Amino acid sequence: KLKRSGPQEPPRLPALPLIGSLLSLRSPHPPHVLFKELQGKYGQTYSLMMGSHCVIVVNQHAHAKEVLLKKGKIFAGRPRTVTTDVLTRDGKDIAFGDYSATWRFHRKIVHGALCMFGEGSASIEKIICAEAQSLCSVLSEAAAAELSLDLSPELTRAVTNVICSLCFNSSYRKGDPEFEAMLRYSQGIVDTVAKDSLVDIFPWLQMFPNADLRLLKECVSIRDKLLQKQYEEHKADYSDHVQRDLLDALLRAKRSAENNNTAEISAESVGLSDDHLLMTVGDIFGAGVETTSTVLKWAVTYLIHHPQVQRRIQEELDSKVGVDRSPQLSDRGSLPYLEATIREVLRIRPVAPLLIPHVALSDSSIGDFTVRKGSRVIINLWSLHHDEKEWKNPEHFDPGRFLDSDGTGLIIPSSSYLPFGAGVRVCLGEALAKMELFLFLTWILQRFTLSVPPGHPMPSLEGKFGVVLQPAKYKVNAEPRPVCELDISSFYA
Ligand code: HEM
Ligand code: PLO
Repeated sequence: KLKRSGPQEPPRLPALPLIGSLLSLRSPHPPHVLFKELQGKYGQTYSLMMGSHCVIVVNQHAHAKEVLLKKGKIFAGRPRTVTTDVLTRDGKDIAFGDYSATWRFHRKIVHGALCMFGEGSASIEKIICAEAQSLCSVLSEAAAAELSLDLSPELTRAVTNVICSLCFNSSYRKGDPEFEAMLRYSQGIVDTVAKDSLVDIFPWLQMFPNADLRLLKECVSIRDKLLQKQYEEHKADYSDHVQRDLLDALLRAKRSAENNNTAEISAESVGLSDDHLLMTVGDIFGAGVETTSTVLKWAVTYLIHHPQVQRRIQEELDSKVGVDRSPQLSDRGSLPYLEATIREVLRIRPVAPLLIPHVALSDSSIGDFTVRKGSRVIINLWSLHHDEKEWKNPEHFDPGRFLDSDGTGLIIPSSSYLPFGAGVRVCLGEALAKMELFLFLTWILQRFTLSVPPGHPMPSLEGKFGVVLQPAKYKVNAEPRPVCELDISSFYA
């Protein structure tokens, strides 16, 4: 019998000096799919070299939970890369910033500010419902004119306005040129940032002209101007007595640290510099826009592919909410099939299929494998959510997986499910995102049936990989549902 020879390194992909394992990573598939396939050859947890960095790839839930939960603090670091440094002024934000007292402090302020609007409170629900209403009237107008439309900008504007209210107490009207500019720069950032493009693998390539890096820098500078403008306006109107939004909450923390200006706790030393404040709101704004709108687009895409799922949600809505009033958050408990559908969308097309890379802050281990301090750890959520041992026919879209045998109670059938991550770095926006998904989808489906225009092909289910996994563009027909009084009144009003 083989004797265990004590701790061992994870299996490693072949690597060359300088370029590391790059040659083994050439593939027509996006990285999450390739990393899932490589399990066949190297096992569920293996390592590879990106340039001179050791990267460990985890494809199974037991190891993922060890990294995120059991050893969460050890693996709470973030790598610095050329592109994220450009976006976040060298990691002065939450998502891409390394583990530190400053990082912890900012998470706490944001958490507090989001709770202020949080679940129980009526105001966030009102904000989301107002946007849902305006989204539905755009759909009504298109339907009346017999036009099909790309839902993407409309969904994005609705979601953007919610996060704009929370961050800046402001919103965008349809056709606002600043909103159009925001859409463009944000797409440019999504297309270029944190992509393991050559610049991130070889830091020294940043000296060479690089089209991606140039685009990223242009987009970031447009974003920074918009953030700066909000910041100046908020500083000018600031009052200790009213807290209108997240930016006010951050300013208040900064003022109070400045008033306490003893040598140890200056605003600068706890990380409340102007740069830190701007990067933190920039993160929440960016995450608030790109994640939720992406999930809504995937949900619409899958509903179009599965009209019977759409019909069953509408039947549930008709019987539990009816047509005389609009859905509200308190309906959440009585619409299990819709909730199961949202869970299934988050499983089959996770927004962040590789999460954000983690870094080991000290020597440690994952399962029986040793991990050296400084190693990067990629949790392949795609593998967890498509694990054949955990999910029957994982590429099949089936909300029923998340319901018990009666079809009425919600369950999580496998522990191989972490759409928002877990532990120290768990998503900060989970509660907000779930409220938005619920309200936007119920408002739309109560009033409309979605399909592709006659003669058009079904939309692609293949995502475009980037810092978020996005569906392709396509046109949708939103047909008003026959007996829906609400729609008619809002349209002829
Ligand atoms: C981090 C998922 C919406 C703010 C993350 C992570 C995931 C995730 C997987 C990475 C966890 C890790 O690296 O271990 C999602 C999904 C969303 C969503 C599926 C929508 C359905 C939001 C929203 C906000 C937000 C609306 C803002 C209010 C953040 C922040 C982080 C994060 C700030 C970084 C946390 C840190 O590194 O400490 N999210 N998210 N997310 N999310 Fe979300
Ligand atoms: C999206 C484009 C924005 O212009 C900037 C931005 C900020 C925060 C990022 C977000 C982008 C993409 C999704 C991220 C989020 C932080 C947490 C979230 C990475 C790049 C996820 C899903 O992890």
